[in-house]
Amino acid sequence: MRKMSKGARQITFWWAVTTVLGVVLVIYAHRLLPGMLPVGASPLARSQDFTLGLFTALAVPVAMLVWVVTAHTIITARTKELPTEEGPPIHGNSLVQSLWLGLSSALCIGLVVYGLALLPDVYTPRPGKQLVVDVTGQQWQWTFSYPGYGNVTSTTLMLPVNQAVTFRVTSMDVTHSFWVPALGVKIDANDHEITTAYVRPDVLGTYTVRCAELCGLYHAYMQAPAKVVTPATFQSWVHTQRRIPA
Ligand SMILES: [Cu+2]
Repeated sequence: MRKMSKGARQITFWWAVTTVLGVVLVIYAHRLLPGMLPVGASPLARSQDFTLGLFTALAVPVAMLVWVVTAHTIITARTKELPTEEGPPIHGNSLVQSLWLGLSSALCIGLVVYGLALLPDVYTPRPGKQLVVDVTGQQWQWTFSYPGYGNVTSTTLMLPVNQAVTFRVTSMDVTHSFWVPALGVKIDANDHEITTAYVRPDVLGTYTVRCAELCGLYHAYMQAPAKVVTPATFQSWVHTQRRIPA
């Protein structure tokens, strides 16, 4: 192999340094920037966070190569005056070209296959007896009703921890999108149609239901609390709600 030029050595050095720094930043982003990603309160949400981190980490070396080459060119190939003649012609480097093409194709195809393999997870019910929650979006609020409990209806999404949940989602007007970032659940809410989503929350806490489809003036305020509680708390909540006539 030919000896690397000074420029190529400098680029390789800075590429390696910035890539390591970038990957470390991706791995520790959760701790450095708390709140950047939602809490992973279900296995589904944590798997999505991992996928997001993996894709970002694998994009780092590609982005750094482009930026380091750009920066290196700007710094080293500057002239004070306007050049009076054209620079020497550039010929292709077949090693660099085949590596670039081969590695980036392998990266893209690999990630597509990985993504497709994980996709059915989103559309598959979690094992076990399902708690069905009917979710209705309307301009501009969410309502949740529980057909297994005499259609108790609430504007707070209550879920018992470690319980398999089936959401049946619909809309009374325009298209909304039922999104619970902490649970990794996001599905369109369409008029005259029922879409389904599945989750098994496994971390107690209070999270937020949002609308993820621009649906009008108060879209940004179309939020509802989502509480993951103990089964006992859920049972007593359901019984209190049943005593209140709708
Ligand atoms: Cu909406």
